[in-house]
Amino acid sequence: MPSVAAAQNYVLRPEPVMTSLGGVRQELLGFNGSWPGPELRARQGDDMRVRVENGLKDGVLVHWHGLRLPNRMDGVNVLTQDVIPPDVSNDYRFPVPDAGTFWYHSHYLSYDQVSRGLFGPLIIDEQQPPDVDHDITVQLFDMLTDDSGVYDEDTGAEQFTSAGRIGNVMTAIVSRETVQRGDRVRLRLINPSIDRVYSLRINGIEGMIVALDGMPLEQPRPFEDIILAPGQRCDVLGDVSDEITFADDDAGRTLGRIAVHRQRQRRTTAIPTLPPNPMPQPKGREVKARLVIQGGAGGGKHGGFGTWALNDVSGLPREPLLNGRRGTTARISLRNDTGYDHVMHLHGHHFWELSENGEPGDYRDGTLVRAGEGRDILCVLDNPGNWMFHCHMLSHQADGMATWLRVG
Ligand SMILES: [Cu+2]
Repeated sequence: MPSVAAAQNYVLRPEPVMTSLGGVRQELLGFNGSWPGPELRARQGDDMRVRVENGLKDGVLVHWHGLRLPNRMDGVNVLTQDVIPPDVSNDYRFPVPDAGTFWYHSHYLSYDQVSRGLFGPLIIDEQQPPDVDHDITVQLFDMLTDDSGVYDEDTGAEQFTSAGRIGNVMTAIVSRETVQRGDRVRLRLINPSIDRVYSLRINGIEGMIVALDGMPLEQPRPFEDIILAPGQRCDVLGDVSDEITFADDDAGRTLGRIAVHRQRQRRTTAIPTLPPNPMPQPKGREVKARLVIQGGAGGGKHGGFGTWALNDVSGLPREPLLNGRRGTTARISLRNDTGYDHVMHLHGHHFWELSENGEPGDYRDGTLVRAGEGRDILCVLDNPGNWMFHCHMLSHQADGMATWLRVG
């Protein structure tokens, strides 16, 4: 029997936090004295109530990444609310319709505030979670430091106009240090890094991918490297065969590990499929839009304030990319005319990545479009409001790579 919806009450206080990163003790940003922020948890169908008390000297906003929530709770400057000034509180309240792996983060000056640590996991449990011994959160994070190993305050223009602010310190922030050989574990991988795309290699687990961006796959999928662009998530369910290590194949570095001790009898049951979340069904005539990604170093000049542009405008355009009646099925053709990769993240909705012949593929809230490539996505616009649609490489967003959709 499904449990009755309960209220989950949290207080999040963004504030400066002393922590050690890259072996150097330094002041960064966190929530409630924790770097990064604490894990928030609720059960599918619960009512989340989060009071954000701004303890920074700067403004802040908190966005609940991947959640299909009421628009006014989305935490986006200009489109949904004003910035929360220092020493002021803001109450966020929303039901959580989907079970899965989500995260929260600052959506104000986010290229700076997120890269200093204003993020944390947001985990929504299924009514009946799969049978595992440990549910482990793994956040893949990088940060740029100066010669003394502290956060590099110098943001050069070239970082905004190229692949972004790629960190020299890389780490996997893991919620559990040890497991037993033979344990069945669920790994919730999250990429809160502002600009880096990981080619993640996991050793020590025999398992399958069971969800992407919080949404269960219809069929669990085997994996080698897992590509995780900024903002994306991936759930892996598997059995521990050895010490678990997380390495980035592109950087050739090990980011973190989970030690093994003792041994237990391995389960004989197959890796289960997660129960589906409620999905909208595409219907009616498709409304089409085209989104050309332009700019960056050597990418020419376009309208608006920054280096990056979408359909010739840099920065939020006055009019939305799409103005859809509630329930409209939208097909957006993305074309990346730049020399860099981008990950387009849509607020308040998930969408299907379409194959070249138009078949629906993965159901996500962020899609990685490689340099010079394109992809169509299909989205049922079933959540009313003004929704941001932007590159989640936050240096790109800061330099103009954002648009929005209006759902009436
Ligand atoms: Cu980008």
